[in-house]
Amino acid sequence: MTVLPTETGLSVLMREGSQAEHKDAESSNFMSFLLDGKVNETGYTEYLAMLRPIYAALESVGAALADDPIAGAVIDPAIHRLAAIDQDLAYWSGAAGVPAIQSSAVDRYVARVEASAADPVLFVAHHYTRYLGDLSGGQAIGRILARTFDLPEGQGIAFYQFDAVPKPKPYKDAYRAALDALPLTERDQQRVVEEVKVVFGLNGGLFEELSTQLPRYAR
Ligand code: VER
Repeated sequence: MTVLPTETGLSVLMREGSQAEHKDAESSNFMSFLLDGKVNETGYTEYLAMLRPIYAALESVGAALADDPIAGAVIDPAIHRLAAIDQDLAYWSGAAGVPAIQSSAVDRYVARVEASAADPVLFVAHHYTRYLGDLSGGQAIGRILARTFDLPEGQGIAFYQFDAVPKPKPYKDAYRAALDALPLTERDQQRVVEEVKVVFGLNGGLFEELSTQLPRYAR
């Protein structure tokens, strides 16, 4: 099979191919309310508790695929988030303990991540959508949380703080260069872009569930 150099790099295809989905995620009720400082501690804690099994899946599949010639090009344990999520959950849930989450949106998302273990090309889409998002818009979300809840220095927002990445820009540039260097057929590139859209949809599913709880989360 010949692999032709494409006009447009995969990183650009992924970003441009998911612009509409990104807009939808950003404008979900839950996210809009969170960014406006209108979600209380319970809401943010439950959001984190939903993310936990998703990152647990991303990071266990990531460990299994670390040496895969394709997925291994983006996998980097130094940016893994599970420990940070646990640290934040301990801060936010305090004495009440981490809330038990029953969520079909989480179950669907986890199942899709786990399925990508058998198709490493698709895992690239899962990895990109969460980690590059956390290194992009996530940085602003962390600052907004710190302001909204008047958090003591550094507390509760470990999720947005990447000790191994002092400056997101060069890291993201290197990440995009790694995507662009992947030896993928055009068909596989398309499959990655399609999976990015699916992953945005799965995140949208979380926000929909969270949005139904906004009355309880009102701040
Ligand atoms: Fe986004 N994001 N985002 N984002 N994002 C940027 C890049 C980016 C932003 C802002 C920004 C999500 O939500 C938000 C994602 C993925 C995701 C900026 C750059 C805001 C303000 C919000 C929410 C309110 C969500 C939910 C996701 C996915 C789960 C990716 C993958 C990228 C990198 C794009 C690229 O290729 O450079 C300012």
